[in-house]
Amino acid sequence: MEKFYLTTPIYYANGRPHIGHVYCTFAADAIRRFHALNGAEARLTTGTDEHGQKMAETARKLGLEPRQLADRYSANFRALWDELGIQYDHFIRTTETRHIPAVHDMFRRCQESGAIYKSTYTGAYCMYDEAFVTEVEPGQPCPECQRPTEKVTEENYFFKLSAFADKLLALYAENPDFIRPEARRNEVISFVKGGLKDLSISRTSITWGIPVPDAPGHVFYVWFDALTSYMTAIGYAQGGEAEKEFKRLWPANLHLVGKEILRFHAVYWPAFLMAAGLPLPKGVYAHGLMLIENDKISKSRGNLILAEPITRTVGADALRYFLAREIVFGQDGSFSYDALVTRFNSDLANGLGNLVSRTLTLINRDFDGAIPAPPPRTDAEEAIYRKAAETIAKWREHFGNLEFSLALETVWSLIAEMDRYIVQFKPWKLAEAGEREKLAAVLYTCADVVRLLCRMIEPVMPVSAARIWKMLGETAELTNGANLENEHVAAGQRVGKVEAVFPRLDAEVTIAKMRTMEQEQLNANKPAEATAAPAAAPAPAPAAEPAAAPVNPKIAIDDFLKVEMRVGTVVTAERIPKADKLLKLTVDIGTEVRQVCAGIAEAYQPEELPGKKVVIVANLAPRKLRGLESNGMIVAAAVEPDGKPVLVTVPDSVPNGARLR
Ligand code: ME8
Repeated sequence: MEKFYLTTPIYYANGRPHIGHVYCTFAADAIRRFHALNGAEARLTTGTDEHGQKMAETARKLGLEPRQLADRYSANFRALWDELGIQYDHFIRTTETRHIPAVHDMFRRCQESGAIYKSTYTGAYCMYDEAFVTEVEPGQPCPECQRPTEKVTEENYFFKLSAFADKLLALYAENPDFIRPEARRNEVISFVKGGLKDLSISRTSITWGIPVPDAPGHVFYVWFDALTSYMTAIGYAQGGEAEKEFKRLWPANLHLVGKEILRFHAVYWPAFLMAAGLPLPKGVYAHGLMLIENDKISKSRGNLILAEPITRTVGADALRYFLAREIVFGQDGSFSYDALVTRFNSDLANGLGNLVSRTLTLINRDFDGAIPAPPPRTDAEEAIYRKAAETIAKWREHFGNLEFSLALETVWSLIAEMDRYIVQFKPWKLAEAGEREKLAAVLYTCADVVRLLCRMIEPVMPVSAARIWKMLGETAELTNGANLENEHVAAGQRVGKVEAVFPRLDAEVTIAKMRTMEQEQLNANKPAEATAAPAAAPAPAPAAEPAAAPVNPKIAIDDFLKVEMRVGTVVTAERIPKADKLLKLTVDIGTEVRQVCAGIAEAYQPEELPGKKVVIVANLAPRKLRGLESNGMIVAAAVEPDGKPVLVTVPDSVPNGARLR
């Protein structure tokens, strides 16, 4: 049996997963399912990246130990993968003890081949990317993420990356598929041709990491640790049976990553493996990034979409279908609730759902629930079977190339063909007209195609595929589709009760429900430091990460003084269409009039607000709520039991702009 081992990135466990993490993990799951369906032994590793300065820093801000932070968010990721139907075989956490011998073994192998030396680094460091930045001076913005760098001087172990440039270029030349898509491959080649600098792989400035053997004070650079986890997960350096499994599954067939971390996977990682004398992965695929209504996902600006409100409102499959169909894999793509619901209604409710329910309802009505035996095919049926064979071939090709949207487009063109066929023969009229033979031909053909569709949509929509499969009365294993070109539905098979698999959605109601749930989730997870203005509910947790349980660390006066609260007077207030909780306000804060969206609509009428003195957090980064810029946050008390907002106010004698301290 052919094996196919693939991985997702292991995600930083310093915040809850958002739609971007879902995107990559879902894609990996679909690939795994596709290979399994085609008869391969497919194995998927995912996990969480739990060491490094970023983890330590977030934990410190929340008053937690890094391990507590990691436990909390790693569990969040795992729970979400279960909810989304992700069939992962291995979940690796880099803080597991089994990971230590793996990282040590990698290091020793690199050391033995002469690829490691000790030296001092002085220069810029980007805490966000956990990387030394040699291109800029300390303090200047990091070229990757534009955040300010810091100055560091450290004695480190270095990896002789510079010695691997030619070998890497030869690797890319000999294996054109090593880096995909092609545009990204060209970028990596230019980067390597531009010259590689040696890479520091240990840190003495932090302690939250795996200790370097025989080097007190040194811990491994988080990327050396993280990349190795792809091997740890399947048994590397574990000895015994685990090690045998590693030898069987390694090298990985595919590392699926977002484009922003391609360099780590396509340059550093193969170089580490070359130095260690271990087999190289067969390929790395860099997918594009998800935007939200064309804006970057940003936890700190509160511009993020959580998956749970979507899966709990429209189902995980609907989200999975949308991600695969709407976004061209490899390119950036945009998420919006509107587009999600539109796709659902047109492709799932009207398209696939309609075909399934028409077919099965008529088999129930006209053949007493048993799939009729097919009479000899006429030209019309021959045309359908030709189209089906073409669809299978294209689906295989596109899916194999990770062109999910094209694969689904092909499948849906078969559904459209079935609609035309049904409209042509109008099976609902054939029974009355006594044309039993044509009726049997049409319904058998429809049932046969529905069966085929179940197999082809399973990698993307496993739950719906299984439901339709069952309704069709199939008992065989759905995921065993290696021979789908030659299979047919069995005449006489009894179909089950017909249920709507994709009931049509009311766009307004569905979107409002998802937005409300999302807001509730974000609010419920706000850490203590974000409670300044619970009334401004639509504002997701600001700078700090949302935490699963409230924590209440003491803060220094300096921390408090960072928050600039000022007195203002409401100038105008109005409702925002389709937003039950939000009001759009303009507030005079002495030096300017600000537009602020506040989550107080359930407690205040717009008419009662103009002229009221309020308190506003004036130095909060602006963000968009319902497409409107909100520049600041109105301070309110959340009055229990239902958290109803009550505006904090000050006497009229206090001038606008006065600062609260
Ligand atoms: O980089 N759109 O972890 P991470 C699409 N720990 N995908 C996105 C996305 C977006 N807006 N945001 C995140 C790390 N992702 C390291 C990886 S691997 C040895 C170590 C997805 O939590 C995308 O796949 O920042 C991206 O590469 C990954 O999450 C980064 O997750």
